[in-house]
Amino acid sequence: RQLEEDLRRALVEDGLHLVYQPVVSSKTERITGYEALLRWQHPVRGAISPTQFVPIAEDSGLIGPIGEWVLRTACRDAAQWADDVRVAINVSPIQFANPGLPSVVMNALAGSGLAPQRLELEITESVFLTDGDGTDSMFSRLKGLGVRLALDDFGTGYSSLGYLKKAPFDKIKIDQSFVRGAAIKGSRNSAIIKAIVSLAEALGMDTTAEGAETQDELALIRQLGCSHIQGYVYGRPVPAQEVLVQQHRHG
Ligand code: G
Ligand code: G
Ligand code: MN
Ligand code: NA
Repeated sequence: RQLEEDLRRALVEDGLHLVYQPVVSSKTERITGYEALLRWQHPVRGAISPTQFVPIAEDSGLIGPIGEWVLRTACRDAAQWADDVRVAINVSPIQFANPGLPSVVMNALAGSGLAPQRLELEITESVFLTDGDGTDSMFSRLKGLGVRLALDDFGTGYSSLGYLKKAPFDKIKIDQSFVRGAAIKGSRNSAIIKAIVSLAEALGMDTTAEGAETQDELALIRQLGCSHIQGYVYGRPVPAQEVLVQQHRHG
């Protein structure tokens, strides 16, 4: 209750900010985009994790305005990067169930001037647990705007292959739990990653391996054919100003 009040205040008083983690091409090792990750610096309690406050936002209805702020801020930041660099944002299933989402996305694109194909929306498979019709039409409305869609945390939830048949994803993000330790001998993870990659390739989808921390994991993931890599081995999430510095250095 108190935390919900504090969160409401953080939204209007600049208490929220975004950090950006690089996503790197496996082939070229160049940065192809950044994932926007929400942070809350609480005036008394310090940093609070999104795993703690996003559920509060979802239960209180605050996820609507917070999600809108994330979209606007991320599009505005990304509009200053090289024009082949994308931004990915996480969309809560609650936002996804709101028929107003496409117009929020459209306004964020229009307000920032960001090209739609530079915005990637990350969706988890829990969106499929609610009614089918609304979900199908939301996917086609979002695709109709020209944005990219990514299936986040793949392999952790229900992972029904029917979702891949039904929904127009451009990318599958392989969950960190498969990537971490994949390089350890005897691990089953590399077989699973390999299977996901071949499935994605057959469907014309990219793959991002998430959470690679070591050089061994990196080498294995590249060998298994993931098209993209995101993990501490390439970079931790950094503030928008730091992204601008990176963009000037490499751009
Ligand atoms: O960045 P970190 O690993 O702390 O993120 C923890 C969780 O919070 C991840 O599952 C991530 O998807 C989620 N998360 C981070 N930023 C956002 C956001 O802007 N919106 C939503 N809905 N979830 C987010
Ligand atoms: O659920 P989602 O994939 O959106 O969550 C992304 C989260 O994973 C981010 O909060 C980010 O901080 C975290 N993350 C990204 N790369 C790594 C990594 O290499 N190691 C660890 N431990 N966490 C990571
Ligand atoms: Mn994500
Ligand atoms: Na993920």
